[in-house]
Amino acid sequence: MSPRHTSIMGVINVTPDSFSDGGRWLDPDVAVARGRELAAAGADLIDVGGESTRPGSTRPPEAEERDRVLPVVSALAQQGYAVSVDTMRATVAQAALEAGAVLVNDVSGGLGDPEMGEMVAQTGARYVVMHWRGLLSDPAATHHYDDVVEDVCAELGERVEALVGQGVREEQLVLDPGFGFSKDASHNWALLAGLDRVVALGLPVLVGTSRKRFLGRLPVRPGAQLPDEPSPADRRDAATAATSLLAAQAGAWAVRVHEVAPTRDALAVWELTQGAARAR
Ligand code: PMM
Repeated sequence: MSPRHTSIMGVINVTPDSFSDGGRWLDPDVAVARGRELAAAGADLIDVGGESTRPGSTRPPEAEERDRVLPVVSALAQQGYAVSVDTMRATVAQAALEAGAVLVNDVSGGLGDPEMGEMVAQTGARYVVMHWRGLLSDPAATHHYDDVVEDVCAELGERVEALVGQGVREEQLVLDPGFGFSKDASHNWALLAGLDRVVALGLPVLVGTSRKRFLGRLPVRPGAQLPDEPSPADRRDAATAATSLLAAQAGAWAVRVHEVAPTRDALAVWELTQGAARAR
């Protein structure tokens, strides 16, 4: 891990249908090369996923998910990279841990598979608990929050309690407020503004805003109307770097991004400025 306070997690979706990079890394050799590229650009951790959570996507059978992620996880781990596996299935997570992954990233926070908590407890693996109401409800449902930051904190707290009840140690856990998952743009902006309250829960916090839809609709000048059409996903990396910097300033443990360089540079600018401020 780098001495920087906030780590960078680089994303590889080994899927045909992820919203931002679907289909690009389906070939394991291409995916492994991409992992090396992300690490060379400054990623501390490479997150390998085999299932898209894009609304309307159908879940791959378990065997297919394994076949997508395991060769990539195992090759990158053997080459000495720190790898996480993005999965909601305990069996896939366990196989990835056996293949050398160091962290399980579960967007369902353990709700997607009743076996997950016990597996995490038994293996002692690091485990990302993400907030998402959608998996068990209608994916098109609009979600109501009285106060999105407070509600997300409370619901994450309930997940932590349930996992600890299954034998998981708190030191294993990382929290993620789940940007874009059961949340619209206004919820996402409010969460970004209130990230310090998620950090105040006392566990490490992972923030994944990368290329998400709310970053595709930004005003061209202050106060201007938001464009009707969102920009393409691969034009959202500057906004991703900005949100990642805000996340780092709020005390995030790590940020999850598709393109490492812009975020790395944004964090470096902050770090060097802080260094200069200390030296004054
Ligand atoms: N977002 C996506 C997938 N996995 N994992 C965590 N922990 N946090 C996120 O915000 C998150 C995630 C969706 O984006 P992608 O399909 O482009 O990876």
